[in-house]
Amino acid sequence: MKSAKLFIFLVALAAFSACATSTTNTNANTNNNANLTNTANVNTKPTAQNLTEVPRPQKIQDEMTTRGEQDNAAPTITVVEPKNGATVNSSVVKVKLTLAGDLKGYKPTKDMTTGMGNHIHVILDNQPYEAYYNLDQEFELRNVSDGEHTLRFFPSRPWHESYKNANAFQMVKFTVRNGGADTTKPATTNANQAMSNANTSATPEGKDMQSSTAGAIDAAKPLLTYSRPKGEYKGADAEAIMIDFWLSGNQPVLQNDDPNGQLVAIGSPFRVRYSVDGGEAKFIDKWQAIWLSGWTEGKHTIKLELVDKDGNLVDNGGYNSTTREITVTK
Ligand SMILES: [Cu+2]
Repeated sequence: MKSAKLFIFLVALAAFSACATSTTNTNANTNNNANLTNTANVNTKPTAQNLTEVPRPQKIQDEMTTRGEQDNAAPTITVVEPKNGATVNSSVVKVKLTLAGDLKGYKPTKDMTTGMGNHIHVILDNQPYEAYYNLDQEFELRNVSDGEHTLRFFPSRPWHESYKNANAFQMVKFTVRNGGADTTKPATTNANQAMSNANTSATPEGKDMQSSTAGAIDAAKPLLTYSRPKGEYKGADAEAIMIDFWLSGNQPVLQNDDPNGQLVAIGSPFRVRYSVDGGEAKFIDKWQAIWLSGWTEGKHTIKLELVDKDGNLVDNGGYNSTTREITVTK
């Protein structure tokens, strides 16, 4: 390794000396140097990642069996607070939800032994979601900056796969006025501390929400809500990583007529496109979670977009193209 570095240094020095007399060639030689360095580094990088779509992991299939009818439930959410269009004169925004519909035993709750359980995904603006486990306990967002915001909610399973039935998803817009938030710090939830403490390998959660505001979101327009993946994946949880999202909007093509919401074709004119680490774009043509295996250790980015039949982004306040970073630890 030492001799390799020395070699690169000498080559770089030689290249630099060679071009020192010619200013026009400086850029070209700088690039050459960069190439040499990159070539030397190839061996130290992880092997190229080759992701393949795999079936729902057996561990989850087993859990579904244990859960009985729950996965055929059609939970619906009503947002009691904040009301759509509300103005909140505080940086603390209280959230109150009620759950109804055909629940078949579905109840958000955290098992204190495993740290897992059914929960609601709560998304401020277009930040990574926060988990809301117990609807009987208060949930609040703190340090929310002045301005317009959105909150999105939908029920989720212990392994973070969302329910996709009609009215499972809700979105409200609200405005914070003179809230006095510290804009140098992210918004948090009152449950954040507890969630971080319970952040075992079995419940890969994310980090603090960043300071953010809503874009010009129109709930009636096609809207893609990024849900998973997020956070850190370790060991067995990193073997197959789930991509999951919500589709909403008034267009018939995006409506979900399947009571179980698992196998709804997205179809023309909209498609969901994803790419990992800026690589090849792939399409998800049914509205359902997919699992990908073959992840290499380290940080990865996942970009999820709603596009039209020509592959152009369908804009909706900037929410229809979301890139998240995850960390994979073997
Ligand atoms: Cu979740």
